[in-house]
Amino acid sequence: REIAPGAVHVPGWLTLGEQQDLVRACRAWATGPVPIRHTVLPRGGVMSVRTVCVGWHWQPYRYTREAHDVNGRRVAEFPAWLGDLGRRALADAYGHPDDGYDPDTALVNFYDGQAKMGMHQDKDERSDAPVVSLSIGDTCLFRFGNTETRGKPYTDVELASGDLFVFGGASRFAYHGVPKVYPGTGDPATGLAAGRLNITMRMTGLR
Ligand code: MD5
Ligand code: FE
Repeated sequence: REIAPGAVHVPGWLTLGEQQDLVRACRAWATGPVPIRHTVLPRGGVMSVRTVCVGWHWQPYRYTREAHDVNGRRVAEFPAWLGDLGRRALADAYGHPDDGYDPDTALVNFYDGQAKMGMHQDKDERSDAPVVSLSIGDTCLFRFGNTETRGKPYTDVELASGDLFVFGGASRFAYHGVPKVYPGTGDPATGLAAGRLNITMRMTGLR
């Protein structure tokens, strides 16, 4: 389950009930003050994934409270229950509690059958605290790389519904991406009829 130092995969961590609760919460955020949308990159590219942010709004390549690139509104508050879930995730993945882990933002990514995410590093946070990733719905191919280059060496892992992945320590700033999703592999009982949902919790280091 330890893919690399600090990178821990825990298959099937979320119960079906927790997945259903998260799908409901994500649906509310997706239709909240700042609706889910395809992020437009500074050079004009459009991400195939759709994203809604909670706590802080990520727009390449910074965090703000208001979504200047969507409608200027302030994003939804980061709920305390989500921070509790993040601390429990970290404790289960690493085998010890970390009461100082206090995520203040979540990025919710929705992948349809064609969506992908290219190899990138997450380095817009001013904190090296771990990222907690939760997957719901269709299985995807997740590519976990290295800290030096977008290319090899990398490790391919399938992320399925309910899986937890924690990226901390030496893995926090590794390149990673999602080359494909496998349509039709999710269980509609989660509440997600199609596609893949990924929720990442982070500490921005901002206030
Ligand atoms: C996803 N999301 O499945 C992925 C999984 C993103 C993103 O990449 O930035 O929204 S989260 C994977 C991740 C996050 C932070 C660090 C590392 C991986 N890592 O060091 O490998 O939608
Ligand atoms: Fe990322």
